[in-house]
Amino acid sequence: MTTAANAPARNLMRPGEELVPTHCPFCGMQCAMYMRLDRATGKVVGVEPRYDFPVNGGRMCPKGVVAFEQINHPERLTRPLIRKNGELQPASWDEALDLVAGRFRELQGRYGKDTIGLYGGVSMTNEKCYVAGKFARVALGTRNIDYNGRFCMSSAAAGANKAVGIDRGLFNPWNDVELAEVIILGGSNTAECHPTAIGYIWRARDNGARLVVIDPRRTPTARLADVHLALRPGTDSALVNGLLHVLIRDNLIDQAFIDSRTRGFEAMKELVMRDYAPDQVARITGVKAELIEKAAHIYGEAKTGMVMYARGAEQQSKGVDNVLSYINLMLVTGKIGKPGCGGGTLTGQGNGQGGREHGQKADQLPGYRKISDPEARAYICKVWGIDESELPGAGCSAYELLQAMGRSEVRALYLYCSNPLVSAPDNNSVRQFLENLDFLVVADFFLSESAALADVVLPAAVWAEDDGTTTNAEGRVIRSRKAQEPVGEAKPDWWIMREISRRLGRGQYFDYDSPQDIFEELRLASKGGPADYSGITYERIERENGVFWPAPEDDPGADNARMFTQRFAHPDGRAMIHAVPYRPAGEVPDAEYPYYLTTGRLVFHYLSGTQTRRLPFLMQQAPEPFVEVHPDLAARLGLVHGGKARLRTRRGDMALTVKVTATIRPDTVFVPYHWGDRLSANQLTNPALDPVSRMPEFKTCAVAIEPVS
Ligand SMILES: Nc1nc2c(c(=O)[nH]1)N[C@H]1C(S)=C(S)[C@@H](COP(=O)(O)OP(=O)(O)OC[C@H]3O[C@@H](n4cnc5c(=O)[nH]c(N)nc54)[C@H](O)[C@@H]3O)O[C@H]1N2
Ligand SMILES: Nc1nc2c(c(=O)[nH]1)N[C@H]1C(S)=C(S)[C@@H](COP(=O)(O)OP(=O)(O)OC[C@H]3O[C@@H](n4cnc5c(=O)[nH]c(N)nc54)[C@H](O)[C@@H]3O)O[C@H]1N2
Ligand code: SF4
Ligand SMILES: [Mo]
Repeated sequence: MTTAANAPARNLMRPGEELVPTHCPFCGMQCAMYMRLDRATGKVVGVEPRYDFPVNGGRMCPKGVVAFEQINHPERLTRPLIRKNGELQPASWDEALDLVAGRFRELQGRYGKDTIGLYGGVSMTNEKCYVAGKFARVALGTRNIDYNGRFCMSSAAAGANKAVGIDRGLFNPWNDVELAEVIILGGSNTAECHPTAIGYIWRARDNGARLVVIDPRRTPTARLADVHLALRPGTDSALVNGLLHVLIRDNLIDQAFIDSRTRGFEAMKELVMRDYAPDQVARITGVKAELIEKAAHIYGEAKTGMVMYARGAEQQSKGVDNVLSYINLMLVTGKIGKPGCGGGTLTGQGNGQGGREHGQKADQLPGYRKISDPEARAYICKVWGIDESELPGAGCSAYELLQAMGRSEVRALYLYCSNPLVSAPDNNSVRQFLENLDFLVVADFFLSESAALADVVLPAAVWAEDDGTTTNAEGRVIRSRKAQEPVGEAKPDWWIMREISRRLGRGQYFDYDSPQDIFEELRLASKGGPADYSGITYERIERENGVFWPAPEDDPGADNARMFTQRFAHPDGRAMIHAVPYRPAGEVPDAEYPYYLTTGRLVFHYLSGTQTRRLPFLMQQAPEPFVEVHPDLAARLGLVHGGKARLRTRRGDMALTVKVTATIRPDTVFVPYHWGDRLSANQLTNPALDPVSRMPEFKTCAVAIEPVS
């Protein structure tokens, strides 16, 4: 629906077409765009910029401009598939759904309710994520549901909950970045991974801001920096302790803020003053002491500043510690809760924020409630109309769910919106876990590597074939719109879950006919929780161009775009400063595996690549993975640019094309992870988990490298 507020510039309109306002399905920027709909065929035929949405103001990145090409892609799954005689063969929805419900019921009868696992993803709308959490608990009665945000946002979430008492990715709206005199980016390749956010950083620099980037690679983002701290992978907490040491030593802290708004300063001070002087930190991190001094002074002397971090710091077996360290910087300098002051995590997936608030996580109920909290349980059971004895407790985290499949504790999996055969760490083991299942159901719109192993494949609708809301990296709840009918017999995920529930005799709890029906229930279920959406309606989103949460119904005027202006979300209103002693990564280089391996992203591909590897323009730009090697290391190992290298870790090995580049530390190599099978970087990665967030250590392990003749 086009309204006055989002009416397109007239010259975008073509005869016979309609412009449907929506948002890009990929990253957490959730850039606004129009789908061009051809009225005669009812099909999306292109994309146009939308200037009315403040976050991207018409800008899009190379993935956004071709995203529409997936919608009517020839490889879309258009019918359910059932494996017969070893082959996936077309079937009717009735046949597929009867089989799924029947097998789930049978396995639960034999092995108990928790034998069914659900493994999801947050490329889905809030409505779908909400239904998924309820589907697990109410239709299937299993505690075993978790999702790919465990690999993405879980360390940032746990860190923020501990430090500031609430987990809203960015504590500020994007435009606060332009008011900052200094920006620290820790483990974020913003230019490639949140491309339209880089405009905010450019504008801040035009206003005189200085940029500090903490990354083992001189990425396109790091090239913009005034100070680039190219640390050894896995050493963020030590580096930040060094920055804190200098800030305290040189009195660049805000003692009044520390005294009135925080707890825990003295213990942290004792630790960093004792063990983290710049020369001590230089030995751990490989970053020169002068650069640590310089970065601390740039941040400490500025009046305003933002600290933002992403997966580089978080995807570690101490990701939570790293997040606490970065938040310490904001707290000791009082640079939080004021214009141009704050920061937080850069949410990855399109709905990485909303998708982690409404019950897809193993230990969570809607509204960011804890499943172990008796009051939360009682409230949600009332909303859902079930008895509390029917509501399961907490399940296990995503990687542990996969491991439980390997031990046959989970015998059937409903996998939707994720491709763990490519994206999970140590995926040679993951293949065994998936193959050990008695029954695998996958809902996807393409036949992903994981879907190819399934017993039943269910064709899902793509984002542009359904309505719903997502919550962007800032915590702004926005609307995506249905532009065309699903291709073939594809159906939205909420429809599929509803139909399975009906066959399990639980249809009365899933009586929804539209995403808006679901949203109305989500509002009620989230009411009073930390992520309170009760004051948000589809109409209000429309009117205000998105609504920031928390948005309680009884406080409609609340402006929560910038958080913590008066108080933090802990019961006493104070933030917690943590003393974070540095611990080494799960695996560090040794004589047999002498180098650091880190993995991450390219601007042209998205996640496990099932979507972007199907789009010709993106494949032309980045047809295959490679390993980035510093010229010194290449010379030492006899590797040549364009030649092949074999990488070997304790989990697996693979051959890759060598890209010799001076933009990486000489002791570290980098591989992008967007490809499957023998091209998958996750053959190599270490599944060591953070003890709190259960986040795997994608960002560092020990690797051996040799030339392949
Ligand atoms: N083009 C593109 N954009 C995306 C995505 C995509 O797949 N492709 N995915 C989206 C999603 S889901 C996510 S989670 C985000 C991820 O966004 P980012 O976190 O920005 O992306 P990554 O490339 O995973 O990692 C960022 C940087 O961390 C660095 N790094 C490695 N080890 C360390 C370390 O020990 N410490 C520090 N400080 N840095 C380290 C890497 O060199 C890398 O440049 O991107 C989102 N946007
Ligand atoms: N080595 C290494 N591994 C990593 C990372 C890393 O940095 N390094 N990063 C991790 C991170 S941050 C993330 S987020 C994960 C992501 O990894 P995955 O969870 O595997 O994410 P996707 O590749 O997006 O997989 C989503 C699948 O669901 C489908 N899909 C998309 N939308 C929908 C929908 O609405 N409904 C349904 N049913 N299907 C849909 C897509 O076609 C695709 O096949 O990878 C993690 N793995
Ligand atoms: S920056 Fe992110 S949301 Fe925007 S167009 Fe690119 S992938 Fe899509
Ligand atoms: Mo992610």
